[in-house]
Amino acid sequence: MFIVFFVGTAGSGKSLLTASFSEWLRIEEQKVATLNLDPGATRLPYTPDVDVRDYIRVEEIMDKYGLGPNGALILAADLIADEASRLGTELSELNPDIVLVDTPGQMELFAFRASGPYIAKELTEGPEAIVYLFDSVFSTDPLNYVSNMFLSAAIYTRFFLPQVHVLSKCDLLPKDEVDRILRWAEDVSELEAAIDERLRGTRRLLSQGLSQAIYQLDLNFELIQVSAMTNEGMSNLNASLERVFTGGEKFTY
Ligand SMILES: Nc1nc2c(ncn2[C@@H]2O[C@H](COP(=O)(O)OP(=O)(O)O)[C@@H](O)[C@H]2O)c(=O)[nH]1
Ligand SMILES: [Mg+2]
Repeated sequence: MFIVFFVGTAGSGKSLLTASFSEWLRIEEQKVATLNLDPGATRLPYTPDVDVRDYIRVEEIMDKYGLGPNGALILAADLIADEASRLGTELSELNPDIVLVDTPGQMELFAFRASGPYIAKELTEGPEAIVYLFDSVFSTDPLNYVSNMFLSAAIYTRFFLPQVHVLSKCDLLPKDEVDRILRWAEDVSELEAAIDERLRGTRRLLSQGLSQAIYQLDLNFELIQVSAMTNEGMSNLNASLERVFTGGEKFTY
């Protein structure tokens, strides 16, 4: 059982990609299960096979502890840790080849609290990977792209799991805009030039420092353009995950 966590900023497309990619995998005759880890989700574009909301309800926490919605979400994220092994058991009973995990809308609830890496560890002893979503519309600005890179780096230092980068919602951009972003992922000098142009040369050292940090830290994972609306890029995403899970990448378990 392979587990894939979809992680990204709020609205980057985690839930819809979980929906579309799971459908795509089913058509490819893979045994796939979906796990919703967002206790605050009110409406999901798929029906999760395993759902944290069966164990934790944000409204109940608000009532029980006298919390507002934000406080309740934070407490809920922590309480998920206690349910991790039960969720893991539910998943293994389904016996899927691959599990797609939709993580909480607000990324920090999963990534930057103690519970996230704990849950990842408790769910399975098998291989896991993270798909980190770059919202393509947000990423058209090279400085936004770089800040997303650093967020992804922060995720990496929290989980130490192999990571795949996805440029989500690419149907919303014209092809040349998508290609421009993909070139930044391939070629550090392209990224540096774009940042330079954006900062109009006033902060040349900053632009060099930012882009070089990404490459020196070896965080420049492959970037795959995907649309959960048109299903573009699904086979590339699948191929990339297969490479990760068959050990073709530099990561070992
Ligand atoms: N056009 C387009 N919209 C998308 C795509 N993926 C997600 N969205 C929309 O972006 C919004 C946020 O998506 P959602 O999956 O809920 O993001 P999450 O907060 O990361 O789970 C929703 O309105 C989706 O319909 C995509 O590939 N293309
Ligand atoms: Mg969501």
